[in-house]
Parts: sequence; structure tokens; C-alpha cells
Amino acid sequence: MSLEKLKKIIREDDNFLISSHINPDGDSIGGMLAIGWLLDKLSKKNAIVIDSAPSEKFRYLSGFERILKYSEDIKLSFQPKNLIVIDAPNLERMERVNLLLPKDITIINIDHHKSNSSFGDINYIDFNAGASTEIIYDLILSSGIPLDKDAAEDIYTGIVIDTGRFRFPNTTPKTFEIAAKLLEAGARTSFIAEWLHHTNSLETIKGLGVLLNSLEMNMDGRIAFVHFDSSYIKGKEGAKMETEGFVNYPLSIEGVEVAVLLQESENGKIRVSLRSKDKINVNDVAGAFGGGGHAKAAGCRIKGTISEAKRLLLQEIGKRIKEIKSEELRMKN
Ligand SMILES: [Mn+2]
Repeated sequence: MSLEKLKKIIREDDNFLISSHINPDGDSIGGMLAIGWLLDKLSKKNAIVIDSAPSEKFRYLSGFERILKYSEDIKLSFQPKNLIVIDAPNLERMERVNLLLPKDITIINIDHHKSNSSFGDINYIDFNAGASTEIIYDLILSSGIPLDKDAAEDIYTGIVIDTGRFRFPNTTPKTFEIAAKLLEAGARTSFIAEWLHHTNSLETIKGLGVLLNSLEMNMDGRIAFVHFDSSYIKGKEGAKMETEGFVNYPLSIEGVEVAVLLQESENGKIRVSLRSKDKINVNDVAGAFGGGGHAKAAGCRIKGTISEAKRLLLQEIGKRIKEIKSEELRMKN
């Protein structure tokens, strides 16, 4: 139903602003670029704007340089009539991009987050999709425009990132079917695997060393905290590292249920990445601080210092760990 509405608006209307959540991941970036690609093919005016700069790791995607970082003096060459938000559970997650929206803008919400609040005028949501780009694949397919290498790589990147390289349970037969079509369409799947997951800069590897040195275990080894101070992030080496995937190292420790990566950012806020093995829903934890994401991967921002953020998170995660522990005790007795 909403697919028909979405197809109609894309075919008949114009002036599309494309955005996603702050700190966009590969699914957000691939998704925004794939939508931009489709709108270009349909000769529609479109611009991609996000609150924070995208990771350079995704610069192999065609059109990467089209992604604009929000600034107060940003000027679009057209007045947006439609907003397409990809991979964001609510509009607040776009942060300052909200300032660009005229009152009467039509909001199109494309997402797969279970926490999505259906905030759009058109909601094209599939909770069973492994990635937002899986949903966009269906949209492109139904538009009749043949996929090329560029669009195929946008979509493939979203899938690879959000399914943890076809590892998470959100990977379905359809995920593999789509991936096969993308490979046929020219996506460089080997290159993407090598580049995204087996290539690191020297600064990244050194940064990982620094991060792992900050490791702190809590609640009998169930929660692992790691953090970066702003002085390291801003420093000569820290500024050049890519932190994507770092949080998976503490998560991989046997017995750990939740891993938390904290990074001091400019505005007095701590950027928090949360990962869970499977017992704790970190989307709920992030939600307690106004953030969101998925049950096993979520993020939020907390005002204050690293240690204040840790204390608050420990309370929030700790009470969930206690529930698991009492459940385990019950099972034993
Ligand atoms: Mn996603």
C-alpha cells in the first residue's frame, strides 16, 4: 500500500531532501545514496544532508561526495517539498537537519527499526528487512529502472553492515537472494569485504590498542565499558582512526552481555554505542537516554563526563542484568 503511494510521489513530485540519523552507518549512507541514485534517474531535484559527516570508510560508494554535512549556512539549490528519511526510528534522530524542514513538507519514512514511530506522512517500513537498503531494493525493482553497479553497491553495503556480514538472525533467504542480484548487477562484493572488514589504517589499529587499554568490566564480567577521551580523538592519531566495529571487541569477550563504547564529543555530550549478545535489549537502554536503534545495536548521547555517563548507563543496564541473574537463579533452583 505505502509502496504504491511512495512510487506515485517519487514519479509525480519533485524537490526531495534525503536524510538519516546522526552518525550514519553503512545502511544509512548506502540507503541515502541509493535513493539519490533513483531520484537522479528520474530527473528529480534531490539533496542529501545529514547532521554529522559520514565515515570516510564509505567513500568507495559512488556519489559519496554528494552527502552534505549540516551547517547553519547550508544553502540548497531548491526548496524541499518532500523529505525522505532513511533508517531513522524518529525525526529527532536527524538532529539539526530538522531545522531545514518547511512546515508543510511531506515526510516519507523508510525504515526497518522495530522502534520506528511511523512518524511519516508515508511510512514504508518492514521490520523483517535486514537493512533499510533491502526495502529500497524493492522500491528500485518496482520502479523498473535496472540496477547498475553504483546502486547495487549502495544496497549491498547497507546489507553487509546491518546483517553483520550475513551473520545476524535478521539475515533471511531474501537477504541472500537480493545479494545474488546485486552481485549480478556488478557490485564488487570481494572488494567491499576486503575494504570494509579487512583493511585498516595504522591509526585505526593504534586507536584500537588505546581503546582496549581502557577496558573496564562490571557486574561480574557481564558489562564491558571502553572509552576514548576527547584529547585522544582530537589528537594527531586519534583524529585519523575509524572506530566502526571497535565495540565488537569488548562484546566478543566470553560472558559479556553488553558492551559500551563511549566517546567524548565537542558539545559536552558523550556519544554512546551499545551492543548486546542477545539477552538485553539495548534499544530500550538507549531509549532511556533519548536514543534508539535495534535490540542488539543501539546508540544515544548523554550530557556530562565519561564517568557520569558510565554511572547512568551502569544503572540502566545493571537493573536488566539483575533480572537475568535472578532468572538464572530461578532456573537453577
Ligand atoms: Mn539499518
